[in-house]
Amino acid sequence: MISSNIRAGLICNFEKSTLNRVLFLLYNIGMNRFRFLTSGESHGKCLNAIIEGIPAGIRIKASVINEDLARRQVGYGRGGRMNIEKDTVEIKSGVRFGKTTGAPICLEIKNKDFENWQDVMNTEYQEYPAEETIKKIEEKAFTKIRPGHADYAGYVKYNFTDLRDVLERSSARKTAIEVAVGSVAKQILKEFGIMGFSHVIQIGNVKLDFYPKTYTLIKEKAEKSDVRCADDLTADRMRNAIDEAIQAGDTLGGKFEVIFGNLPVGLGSYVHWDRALDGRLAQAVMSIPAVKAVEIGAGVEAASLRGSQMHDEVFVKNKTIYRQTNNAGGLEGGMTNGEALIIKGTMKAIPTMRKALATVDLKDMKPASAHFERSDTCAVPACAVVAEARVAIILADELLTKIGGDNFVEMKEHYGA
Ligand code: EPS
Repeated sequence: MISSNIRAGLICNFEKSTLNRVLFLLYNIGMNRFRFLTSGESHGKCLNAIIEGIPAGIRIKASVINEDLARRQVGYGRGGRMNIEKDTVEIKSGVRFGKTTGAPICLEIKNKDFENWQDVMNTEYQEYPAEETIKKIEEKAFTKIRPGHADYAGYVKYNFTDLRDVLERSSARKTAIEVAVGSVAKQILKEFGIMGFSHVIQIGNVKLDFYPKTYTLIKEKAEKSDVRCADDLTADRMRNAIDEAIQAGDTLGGKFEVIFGNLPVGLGSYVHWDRALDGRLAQAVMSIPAVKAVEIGAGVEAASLRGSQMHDEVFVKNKTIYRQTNNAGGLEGGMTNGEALIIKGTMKAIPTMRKALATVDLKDMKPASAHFERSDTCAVPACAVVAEARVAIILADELLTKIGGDNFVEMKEHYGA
């Protein structure tokens, strides 16, 4: 028998916790906890981001963000721009003495190359520009569409006359600030023991066939490699393929893998299509410039696997569930299942090429050779780091949505519960 006092207390507690839960759910409906916007052009003054929804009291270090920015810049086959920039972030607000305050976080990366582009990227209207300035703007203007780039559709959509206006924002340069945002997400995830890495598994026709035995080894080897490849011999062959492409004035694509471990069970949901985590992750990786395919777990191989080969059988030891395979890539029913999250991305070859492709000059609508300017021959290693950042952003958002809290202490309490 429960006394009426205790019963009243239980009902009261039940109502209180239900009310909190309902309020929390209402607050979260249709709203991402980790929200951000970026701005900036490839050769403009700077790249910026404002991140919103981060609880107070989380340790964020600019030095850690800078390490991630440096990882994005490494890569055999990158263009001259990477010799100009040494990307570093300035945290401009939302962090005090190394801890978040709960206020929006503003990040900034300066473009060193802006020094050489001040006249061309001036934000002010100039009624009577100097002869010299007009010459510079004209030199950098172009109208010969690069097949495979955003040039043509961007020109039509925004009614431009100079494709420079498309190139400047569609450039993969903006991925630098996204990596900075991803680094903030990774620092939040790390507080809960969730960590990840990325590595390259294919460049051109060269595939990684030999995988080191553990994730730790793959990560260590990939971090030391200028093609982010975990096997030295494969890395040599990848570099040779890049050298051949450079000689031919051509470019190369490839494939990368992002892996995150120690995730709680149940991030994402099966109740609505837009809450399924596989869908959210696919969108996040697919929208990186030049990515053409995303796979989760067995990915496209799943087409030829029978049910008995595909599905990861479930075992138990000391009341703990475990699997011996991970074809699901850590996701079942659009939710994390406690296994490592495994996502592969395919990047096409970069469309800015010395070996000019056939195109049309929009100035006179006559056949022409595509515009070329300094670019990368292969950016798959950088793309892997960008994908790692994008995945971290989605995971941090899901974690914050699941556990809630306005400060780190509350988050920890909720996570423990
Ligand atoms: C990039 C900066 C760009 C390119 C590249 C990525 O700098 P710039 O145009 O001055 O050489 O190197 O962008 C592209 C390949 C592209 O197609 O936009 C960077 O910082 O990653």
